[in-house]
Amino acid sequence: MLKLKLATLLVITAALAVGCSSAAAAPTQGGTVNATVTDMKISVDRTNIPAGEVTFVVKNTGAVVHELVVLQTAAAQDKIAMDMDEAGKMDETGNVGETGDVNVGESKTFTITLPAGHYVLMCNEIGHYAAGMHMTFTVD
Ligand SMILES: [Cu+2]
Repeated sequence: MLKLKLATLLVITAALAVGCSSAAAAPTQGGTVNATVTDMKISVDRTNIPAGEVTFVVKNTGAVVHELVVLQTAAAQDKIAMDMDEAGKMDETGNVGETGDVNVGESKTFTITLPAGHYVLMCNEIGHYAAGMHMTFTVD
């Protein structure tokens, strides 16, 4: 009798676990962020997004090479530390994804899974952060 009850309990537990996992697999939030990098500014069509899979579509409309770096950081967007090894660049601690170089007139896309938190978007081509290419981004 005890064994039967235990078996029943296990079945119920398994059913609950299945229920939970299917709920967790339900619509991943996230979405798409369309960004433009230009001389010397980053523009985005949204500054916050639900947690989940986020696709960044980044177009360079400027006259020089740019990039988009996503940092997960507690630091304010204008308080990112300098990279002590490379003059004119910023420390990329917390880098969770980036385009790499985007040539003039071209676009690059990348998708990353972002938990809720505070992020900074920046361009880390030499001197571009200092020139103003940084902004706050929030994942809810
Ligand atoms: Cu740039």
